[in-house]
Amino acid sequence: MKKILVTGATGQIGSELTMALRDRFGADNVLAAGHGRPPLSKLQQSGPYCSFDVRDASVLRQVVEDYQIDTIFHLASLLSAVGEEKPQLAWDINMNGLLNVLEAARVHGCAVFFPSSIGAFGPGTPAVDTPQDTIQRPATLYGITKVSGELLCDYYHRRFGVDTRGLRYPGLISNVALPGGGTTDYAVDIFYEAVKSGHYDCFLDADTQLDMMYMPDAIDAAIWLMTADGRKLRHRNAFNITAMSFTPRQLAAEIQKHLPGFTIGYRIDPVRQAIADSWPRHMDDSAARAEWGWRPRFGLPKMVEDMLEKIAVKLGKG
Ligand code: AKB
Repeated sequence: MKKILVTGATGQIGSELTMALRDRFGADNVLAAGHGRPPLSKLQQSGPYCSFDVRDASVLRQVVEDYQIDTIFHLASLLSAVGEEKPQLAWDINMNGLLNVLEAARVHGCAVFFPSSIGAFGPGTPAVDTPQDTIQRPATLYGITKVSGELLCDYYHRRFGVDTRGLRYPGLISNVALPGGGTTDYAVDIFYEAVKSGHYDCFLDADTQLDMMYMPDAIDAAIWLMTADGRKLRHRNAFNITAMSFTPRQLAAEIQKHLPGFTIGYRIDPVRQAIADSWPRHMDDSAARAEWGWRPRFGLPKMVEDMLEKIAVKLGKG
């Protein structure tokens, strides 16, 4: 990894991954590409930044050529809930964007990181200890693009030798950039409301259990996988990874240990509830542990402590 392009660099993962890559590989060697959402000033000022739509294949190819890119972290994508509102747009961005990235990678010899998701599973998948290799029949358009993306990445590896690697991320909890339009967003929103007003109305039911991960682990995992010895990877697209698994009720109880006055209510959104109900409760990530040594640093108590501290500072309540 000498010259890196991050698409979707202004999003929830991209804002932090870009900075971590700049720290590790040199600020000038990491080109951040956004579109739509304005970049945080730190991201824009700390290294090269450009704006383009990943659906524009010729601009993408030109950028890869001009910057002599050898690795692409392709994060630009619509999330699950917004994907149900705009299914045609989600297909267009998620699939045509990925195809353009894979084509640019094939022509210019780049490696590609692809973020898949627990959304790649569906109601027919075993929900507990979800195996690495199992039934993938998702019920959402987002999930369909994630399964298709996994298959397309594997195809480009097998057929054209492109070094494609991916992770099936669980819900991601972060304090730099907000997520936008996901089903697991409650696990971020709750912290802002806990600090701001002491109360949160959750759009998922109290006992909806889902896999989750704190952003520092998600960032480490992406870099870890992309720097792993490719000869040891039996799977490529994409590895199950998880760090914790909890319900809104359990998350609220952990927050109450720090903020005893915090209260939670439930105003269920049927669309997001149906999506969550179709996803695994807890994935088996033993393939990632065995093939490239994956292990998370943050469990629920440590994540909650760190999130509350960071959000309080961010909101001027620290
Ligand atoms: C979403 O909720 O859509 C994402 C995901 C789990 O892929 N956070």
